[in-house]
Amino acid sequence: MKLYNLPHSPYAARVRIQLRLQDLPVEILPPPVPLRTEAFMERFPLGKVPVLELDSGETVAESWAIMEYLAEIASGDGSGSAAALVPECALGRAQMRMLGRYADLHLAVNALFPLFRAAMGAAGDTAGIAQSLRGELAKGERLLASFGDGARPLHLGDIALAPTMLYLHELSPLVGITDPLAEFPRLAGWWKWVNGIAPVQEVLHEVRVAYRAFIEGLTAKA
Ligand SMILES: N[C@@H](CCC(=O)N[C@@H](CS)C(=O)NCC(=O)O)C(=O)O
Repeated sequence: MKLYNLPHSPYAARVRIQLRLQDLPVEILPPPVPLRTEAFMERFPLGKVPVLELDSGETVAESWAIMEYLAEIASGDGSGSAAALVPECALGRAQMRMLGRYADLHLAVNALFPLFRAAMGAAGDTAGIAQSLRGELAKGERLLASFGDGARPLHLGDIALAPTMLYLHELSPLVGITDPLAEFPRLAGWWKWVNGIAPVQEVLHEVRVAYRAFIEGLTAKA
């Protein structure tokens, strides 16, 4: 199998974290045809990275769909390591999916994307973005509280959230927030926990380096 990847993509990073945790035999490659071209859209209908290409030639897009597919393969055919990233009980799986959807449908849409647009130079309401960021983090704090205080194994929801959280740390100084989790102890504890897991920490470091290089490239062109 092949994973078409962009080094700074938070969505591709999720899959790369999982590949390391589950020790899955997947080759990581740049997109085989240029993004945003007819050729890319024809080969990859949703037009985005990451894409997983199976040995049969079929493709799976959308990071969450890829992660669930890989988790099923890892548990089903013995090709990966035993690290189970999907809880066994239905409630645990629902919580995993809530965390993933929180990352994509709340934190990314309402906080990360406005911050990213600001980083790209778009004029924006700085105070409004900061307020929205705090509001979305408050949701995450309440969500973690609703899961209870017991220790639990890492799951796909954590892996989905981690790269988004990295980007918030990179970008929130743009709206005057240097430590976005300062007011949110549960999220701060979660962030410390995931960063203590070596494959998560390694991939997040790669993304940070790639993002900073990407921004420097943009600045150099301007
Ligand atoms: N919902 C998608 C989002 C993927 C996405 O937005 N990928 C970006 C890179 S971070 C991309 O392919 N951008 C290229 C483009 O839009 O042309 C997922 O979870 O995989």
